[in-house]
Amino acid sequence: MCNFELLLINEKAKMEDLQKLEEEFQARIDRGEKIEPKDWMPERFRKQLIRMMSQHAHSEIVGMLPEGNWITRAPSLQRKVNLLAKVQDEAGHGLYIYCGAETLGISRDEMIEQLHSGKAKYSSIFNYPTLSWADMGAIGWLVDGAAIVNQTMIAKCAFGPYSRAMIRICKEENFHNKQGYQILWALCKGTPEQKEMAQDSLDRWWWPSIMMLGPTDKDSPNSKDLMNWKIKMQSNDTIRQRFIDRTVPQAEVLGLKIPDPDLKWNEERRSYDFGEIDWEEFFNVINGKGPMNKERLQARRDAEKNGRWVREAANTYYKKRKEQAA
Ligand code: FAQ
Repeated sequence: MCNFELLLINEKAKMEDLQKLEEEFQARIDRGEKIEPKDWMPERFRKQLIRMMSQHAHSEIVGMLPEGNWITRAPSLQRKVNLLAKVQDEAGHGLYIYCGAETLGISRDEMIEQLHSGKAKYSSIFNYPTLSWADMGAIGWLVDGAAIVNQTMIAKCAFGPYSRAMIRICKEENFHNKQGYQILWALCKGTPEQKEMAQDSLDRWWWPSIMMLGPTDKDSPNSKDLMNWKIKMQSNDTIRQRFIDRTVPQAEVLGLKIPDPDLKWNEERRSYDFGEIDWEEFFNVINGKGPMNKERLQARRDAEKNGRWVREAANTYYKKRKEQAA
C-alpha cells in the first residue's frame, strides 16, 4: 500500500470518528443534558457560542452608557441610588458572561479588542440617545423587559455556564424592569407635562425595543444552528411576539399609547397583530450608522485607555503580594 492510500484511510477514519462524536454530542443535547466547558464540542458550536456570548457581554457593558448619563441628573436621592445600583448590576452581568465565554478558550482581552475594532457587535438598542428622565423608565420597562423575555429562554440553554449566569441575571433584570415601570408610573400620575414626557419616551423606544430581539426569522442566519443546539430555545419572532403580548396591557395600565396604528388584538391567535418593522433602520444601526454608534464605541475605547493604569497597578500589587506570601 502506498503512502497516499494510507493517508486516505487515516483521513476517512478521522472523519468517521468526528461524525460519531458529533452524533453523540447532538444526542446529549437532545436528551436535555448541559454541555460543560471541558466536554468535547464541535468547533462551530464553540465559535457560535463565543460570538453570541461575547456580543451579549458587550451589550451589558455598552448598555451602562445611556443610563450612566442620567445618574447625576436623577430627580431624587432614592432614584439616584436605584439607578446607580442598576447600572452596577449591568457591569456584573457583563462580567459573568465574559467569564462564561472565557471558558470556551477566548481571552477577555481578545473579546474587548473585537468590540473596539468593530468586529464584534453589541445590541442595537444602546445606539439610541437618552434625552429625558423618562428614558430611564422606558429602558427599564421596555429594554430590560425585552431582555428578560429573551434571557429566561437562554437560562434553559444547553451550555452550562451561560445557562447558570442567566438564572442570576434574570432575577436582577426583574428588579430593573420594575424600577423602570415605576418611574413611568410616577410620571404618568404626575402633571400633564410629565405624562407627555413619558409618552414621548415610549414613542422613541418602542420600535427599537422590538427590533433588539433580532431580525425576522427568515433573515436570521444563525438561528438554525443555535436552535438545533438548544442555545436559542425560541426564534426571534416568537420571543418578539411574547414581549409585545405582555407589554401592551402594561402600557394600557399606564394610560400610554403604543405608537403603532396597526396594533390590534387578534382573538383567533390570542396575540397582538402589529405593524411593519423598519428593518432598514435596524440594519443601519447594527452596521454602525445609528444615532449614537460612534459615541458609544469611543466611550468604551476611552475607558479602556484611561483605566489601563488602574489595571496595571492592580496586577503589580497582586504579583507583589504573591511574592511576599511565597
Ligand atoms: N443588535 O442570525 P441572527 C440587555 C445581529 S442585553 C445588534 O438572528 P442571533 C440588558 C446578529 O449578531 C441585550 N446586532 O443572530 C440591558 C447577527 O450578526 P453576526 C443583548 C444584532 O445571534 C438592559 C445578525 O444580526 N442581549 O439588554 C441584533 O441568532 C438595559 C443576524 O441575526 C443579548 O445579546 C441586535 N439587536 O440572534 C443592559 C441576548 N440582533 O453576529 C443595559 C443574547 C441580531 O452574525 C441596560 N443574544 N443582530 O455578525 C441573543 O439572544 C441573540 O444573539 C439575538 C440575535 C436574538 C440578539
